[in-house]
Amino acid sequence: MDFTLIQKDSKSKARAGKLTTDHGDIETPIFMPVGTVASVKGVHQRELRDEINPDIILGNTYHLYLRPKTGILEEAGGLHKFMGWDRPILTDSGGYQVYSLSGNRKIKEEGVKFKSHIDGSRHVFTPENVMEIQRTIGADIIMAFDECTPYPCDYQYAKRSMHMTHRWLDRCMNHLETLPYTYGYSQSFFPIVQGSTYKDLRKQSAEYIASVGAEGNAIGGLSVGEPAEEMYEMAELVCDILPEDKPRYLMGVGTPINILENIALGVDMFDCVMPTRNARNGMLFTAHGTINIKNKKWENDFSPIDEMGITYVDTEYSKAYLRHLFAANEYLGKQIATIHNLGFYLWLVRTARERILAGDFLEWKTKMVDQMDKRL
Ligand code: PRF
Repeated sequence: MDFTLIQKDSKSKARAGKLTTDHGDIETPIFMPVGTVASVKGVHQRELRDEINPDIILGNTYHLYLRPKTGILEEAGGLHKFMGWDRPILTDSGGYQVYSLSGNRKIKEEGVKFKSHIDGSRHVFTPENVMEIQRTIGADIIMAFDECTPYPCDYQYAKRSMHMTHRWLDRCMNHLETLPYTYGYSQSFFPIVQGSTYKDLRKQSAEYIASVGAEGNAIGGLSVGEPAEEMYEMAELVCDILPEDKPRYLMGVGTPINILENIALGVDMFDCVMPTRNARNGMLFTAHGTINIKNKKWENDFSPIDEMGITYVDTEYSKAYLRHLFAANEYLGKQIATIHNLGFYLWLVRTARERILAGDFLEWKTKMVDQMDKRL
């Protein structure tokens, strides 16, 4: 993998870059739609590729390991072939899902014992077996096994956890060295900064992560309930320490406003379930604020879903029609809303990139943040 920094914004810390992988290029800043179980919920791969057109999507080790299970992915020749997606994929390590989804988890130095959220069966994740699983899944970018601390988190716990995440990182890297690529293309490994909301811990963690010289670096443990200002403060502090010539990935973030603010602080990559999950609940993101399409006020509003027309659904269907689909609990409503939201998120990061290249990102960002902070 190769990362080229194409342009640095002069009035903010935003950057435009390009990542090269064996499955194609990724223009940054980028938003990665979440395809947890080898499916971006509600969107066909063809529609995803041709209409939403993201350079990369995300999958989850935790889910794929439990179902369809690693052996099936190996038989299929990896996740790309299994799901019919030939562009880049990133897999999260399970270092978050295991804490948020599984029951009875026990975190020890050796690893995490947990119960499947599907059938209650018992499993163990260690830094070593998570690297093996990610080799078999075969994503282009694979993540270190970490502990994402909850918020709030007391200082002593956050400190102990951060040090354990650093030791787990060493174990991940030592083990990866012994594991050749499974499918003939390369996989890049990203370590993850932790440290909760404590500046000294974040600084220490960012310095440690920077010191291992990985091809890209991630920031974890944010967007877990802390105020947005605290997230921005931590992201900025960490970005200032992480190497400039490597991509920076802020995990699980966030709202359109969060994304623009973090791009301004030097973050290059994002993922979040928000555009897809909220779409299924009838919440639409637009450049002028959010819409709850289930609201009665849209009952006889025959105007397009979104005048901007980023994706075809925006202009082919009316708000009244989409509201009706939600009222009738039709699958199609969730599908249309998902295409709209992902289309909007990808438009947002693509436009951010264009504005960085054009030199007026900060003015545009300020206007957009103000504009999007509304309920329509
Ligand atoms: N660690 C990992 N995945 C994550 C997170 C983390 O801290 C977050 C936190 N927002 C989302 N996804 N491994």
